[in-house]
Amino acid sequence: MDRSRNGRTSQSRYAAGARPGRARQRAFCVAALPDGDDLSELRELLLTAGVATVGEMVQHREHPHPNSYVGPGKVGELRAAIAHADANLVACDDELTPRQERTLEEALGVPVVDRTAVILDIFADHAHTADGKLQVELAQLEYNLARMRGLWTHLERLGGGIGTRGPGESQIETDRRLARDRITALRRRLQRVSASRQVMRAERERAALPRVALAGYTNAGKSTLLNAISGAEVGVGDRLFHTLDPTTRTARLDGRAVLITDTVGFIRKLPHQLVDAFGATLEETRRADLILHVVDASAPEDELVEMVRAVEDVLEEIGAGGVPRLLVLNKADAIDAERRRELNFRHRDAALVSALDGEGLDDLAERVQAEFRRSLRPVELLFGYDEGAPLAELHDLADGLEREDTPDGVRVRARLPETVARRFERYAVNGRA
Ligand SMILES: Nc1nc2c(ncn2[C@@H]2O[C@H](COP(=O)(O)OP(=O)(O)OP(=O)(O)O)[C@@H](O)[C@H]2O)c(=O)[nH]1
Ligand SMILES: [Mg+2]
Repeated sequence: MDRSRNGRTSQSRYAAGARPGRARQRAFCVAALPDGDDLSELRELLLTAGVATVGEMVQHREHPHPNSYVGPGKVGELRAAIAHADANLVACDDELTPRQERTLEEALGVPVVDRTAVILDIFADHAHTADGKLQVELAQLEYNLARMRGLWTHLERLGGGIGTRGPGESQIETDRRLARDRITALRRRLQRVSASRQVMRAERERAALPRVALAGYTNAGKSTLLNAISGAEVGVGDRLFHTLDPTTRTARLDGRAVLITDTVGFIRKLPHQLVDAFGATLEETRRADLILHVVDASAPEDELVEMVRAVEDVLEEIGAGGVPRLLVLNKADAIDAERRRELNFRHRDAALVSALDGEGLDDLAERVQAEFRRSLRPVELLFGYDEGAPLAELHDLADGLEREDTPDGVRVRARLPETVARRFERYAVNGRA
């Protein structure tokens, strides 16, 4: 039943998750794709959501059909295949328009869900903190609001004729108004969350440490890497979207301190409602001095390239496209010598590591520090005798530091990475550090 071709879909998870035959929800996967027939990611998403896959069908077409997602001619075939597989749910690999969803449900006689609904469901299940829950609820409401509109036009047609009020229409209008009120309230609360995050961030910025963000496809090993680098204990799981809340830790890399943040994973066709709702969370990535883009190197090359591209797209979308980036090929322990050579050849600038057994982590630490040293510039600063804390930090961050005690305070000449230098600007002797 499980046709997955790579290690990312593990048997153990299959055993722990839904099993065809026993599962309450048995999904039939459908995709309209220009080429290829890889539904393994949708299967994996469904599995994470506790749904077994009992069959699948791919139709090759340039664009999904506007009314029925797959072509109208394919719908009958699909109906028969669903009956044959004894599926009680259809899952489509794209976000459907309300109209596509309705058309398919009417024609197929079983509930139809789309990729976005599955991902939102997983997020809802994995959200544990108050912020995370708010963010997911907002994303779900926005998604549902669009569906209610679909329902409303549907009922309107049933009611028929000018001046005839559709059955239940006023109820739906009320529901929509309630949904909109709730969305406004959630947005306001999230703004407050974002404000309090800013306070925490301001505190960290006073610490002046270079900021590194871990970004990458879901299940790439970001949390494992953070734990390996910083000795933190962030939850790790072989399931999609394990981490939803950002965690920041101080780590010493190659002898120098940095702040390192782990955050939510990305995926192809990440629902825009989530990108929107997780804005405050993703801000940590946007404001980083360096992004470590972590990718699962045990995936086949074509899949790896696609995952890298998907992450780059999201980074662009959230306004982090301009942040310097270092590609980290993780799970080196899970690949053979030949694949290793291929990776070195194809991704020359990347760091090959294993967060699990520690391979390559020292080298990665050096690379990160080298990245910051690239922008070293000389500064001249003056610290009052009561400003011992920032001075101590400076010792930890600067290259070639020389100090001199003067009647006005401690005068320091040093070289600092550009991002750090900016945070010491207020101590500059000549206006600008
Ligand atoms: N073999 C191997 N497995 C790893 C390595 N790093 C992480 N993993 C496994 O990959 C799975 C996902 O790891 P996580 O650290 O939770 O991945 P993540 O990128 O934080 O995932 P999300 O939070 O879902 O975005 C877990 O089962 C880890 O044990 C590695 O270097 N080698
Ligand atoms: Mg994680």
